[in-house]
Amino acid sequence: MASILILNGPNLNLLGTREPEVYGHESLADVEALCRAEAATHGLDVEFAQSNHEGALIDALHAARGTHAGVVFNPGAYTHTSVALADAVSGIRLPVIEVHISNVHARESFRHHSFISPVAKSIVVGAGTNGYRLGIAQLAHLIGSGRG
Ligand code: CA2
Repeated sequence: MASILILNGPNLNLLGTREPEVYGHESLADVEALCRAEAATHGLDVEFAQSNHEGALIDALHAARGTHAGVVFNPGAYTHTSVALADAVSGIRLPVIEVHISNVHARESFRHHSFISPVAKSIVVGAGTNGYRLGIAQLAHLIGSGRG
């Protein structure tokens, strides 16, 4: 069974604890459960990870080479700051779907620019946690998984 990596950046471990008007009420554990359920419908296995550290996220992207068929990536605030993460996304040569729970374009102007978007295969923004489902479905479509 093909496997995909769902990777989450800084502060996403706080999901469901604060700012429900922006990020909803679901916890990161809830997001993991919905990702596993969605991936199963496409015949895909899931590794689910979160880190608050830029280098750890880069290491996780590198490790996905050879072990995973693609990545659904919510880089959190590093989206707007990190050339290093953009280089990692572009360097691993795997399809990467960038996901943001909130509509970053309807928020502060510093959230309007993404270093990741130019190197992502697809982008899902402002669909709430359903964005992870959409990202997985798109990844399944791109990698041609059995039931995608
Ligand atoms: O909308 C998204 O998914 C973001 O990637 C979330 C990041 C933010 O910096 C990006 O601009 C957009 C922030 C994640 C922090 O999540 C929290 C959740 C609950 C309480 C506090 C932070």
